[in-house]
Amino acid sequence: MRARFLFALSSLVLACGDDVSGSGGDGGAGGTAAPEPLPPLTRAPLTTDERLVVTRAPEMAGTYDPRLPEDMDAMLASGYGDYTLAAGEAVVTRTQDGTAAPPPGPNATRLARFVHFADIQLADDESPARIVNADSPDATSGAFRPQEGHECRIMNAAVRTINKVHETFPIDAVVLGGDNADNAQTNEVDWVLAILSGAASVSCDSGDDDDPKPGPANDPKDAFYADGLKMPWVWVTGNHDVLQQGNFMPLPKEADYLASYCGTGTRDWSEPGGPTIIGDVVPDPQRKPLSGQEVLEKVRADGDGHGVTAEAAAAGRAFYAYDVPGTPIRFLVVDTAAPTGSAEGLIHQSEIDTFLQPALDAAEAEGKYVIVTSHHASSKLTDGGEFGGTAQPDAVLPDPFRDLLAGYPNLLMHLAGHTHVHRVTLVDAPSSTGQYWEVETSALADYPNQLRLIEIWDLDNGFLSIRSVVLDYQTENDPVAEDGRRRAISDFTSGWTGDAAGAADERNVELYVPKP
Ligand SMILES: [Ca+2]
Ligand SMILES: [Ca+2]
Ligand SMILES: [Ca+2]
Repeated sequence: MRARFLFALSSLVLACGDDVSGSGGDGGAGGTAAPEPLPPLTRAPLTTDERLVVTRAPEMAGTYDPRLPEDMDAMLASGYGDYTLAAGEAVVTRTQDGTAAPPPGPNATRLARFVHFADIQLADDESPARIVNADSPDATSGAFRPQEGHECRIMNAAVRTINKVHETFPIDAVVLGGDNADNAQTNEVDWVLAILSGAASVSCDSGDDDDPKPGPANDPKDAFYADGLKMPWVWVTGNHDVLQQGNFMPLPKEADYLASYCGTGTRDWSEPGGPTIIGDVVPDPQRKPLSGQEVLEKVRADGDGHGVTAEAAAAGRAFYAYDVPGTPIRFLVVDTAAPTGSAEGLIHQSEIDTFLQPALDAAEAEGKYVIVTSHHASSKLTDGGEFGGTAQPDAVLPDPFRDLLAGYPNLLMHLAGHTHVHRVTLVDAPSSTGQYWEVETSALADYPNQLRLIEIWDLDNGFLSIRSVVLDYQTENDPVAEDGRRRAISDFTSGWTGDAAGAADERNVELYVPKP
């Protein structure tokens, strides 16, 4: 398991209709002109119809170092970022007992369609709180990503793709997977909200206003127009949203975030290619780290609040129920980030007693189908005492958590992120006769940079089903997002990050669930 050590940076974020102003500017292109919206996408094929296939086999790390601009340029020039578009991948059907899936009945009905949008890890890549020199091809491959400066544009491209799919296949809601921001910074969370909710100008450029490629709309430090999602979206907290590097309590280290010197490696976009440096940086108050309460207060203040209740914001813990409008589907959002530090998952027994179990009981009594969603999968729940953390006496470990969930026949699945891998597990709870599906979605931050489009069906044959099709983001007329895609592929083909694409039956897959 990779520890995802990262820090990020910021800049200005404006609500729709606001003028560009303040630090950051618009890429040195004259200062005040608002960025133009991109032309609408003309297509957004599902991976059942067309999929992106990397053309170069991944190699052992060693030939190139993606942190070096000259190496990155050499990789892109020699095909490390190349891909082709291939025929689609069929949906594989899986049942819990392994028997053949009965065909749908004549009145099979789709109950809901939503997108799982996990591990964006939107990073202020100029922050002095970053530690890119800790990156390596193995244990800490998330400390640096050659595409990290491009993640705002990759995320914006993903939003545009979801909106395009929505025109053909209406989407009820988008559910985040946590690790939406990378380093619990104010500017990072502001960028996430602006890109998801829409903004006339977003500039993911902290410190000085940099313009690595002169002129507007041609580099990741230029301001851009954010369309925003055309449907409701729901916040889920991950360890990177509330912890320094996803591992450490950030507020005691506030001075590191606001400093004018970085001793652990960050990026300097005043130089060609944004080389990594140790040395002086331009400080930026928008890098101030946020507490769990402050993160949720910001989310709650944006738009419809994205599921965050007043109680959750006050507690700084993202526990809430979210009913998908017009459907019998209820998400129970569970906060598994450890406020006491550590990248691994933590739930207190008190949170089971006061939120999760009563919420499961209520949903069952109301006839709702439940999707429990959290950043960490059950296998990542610990006592909180892993690296960076403190052991908690009332931590809930994987088996009791699985037993709890397996006791509810109206539970459709547990949906998670964090591992950056497409994975589907049939959980066989140890002390229960029940089974349930646990579904993990890969990260938008890393190759394969995908989302999941998920449908819930009543198959009219005694089963419900969870139908997942992974989704590639589209970069038509969006050269900065396309540059980000190729950098992410290069990170994979150069051996600096692992293969997270999962098996075919963990990507496009229909999971049968006995109807309660
Ligand atoms: Ca700029
Ligand atoms: Ca800057
Ligand atoms: Ca520019």
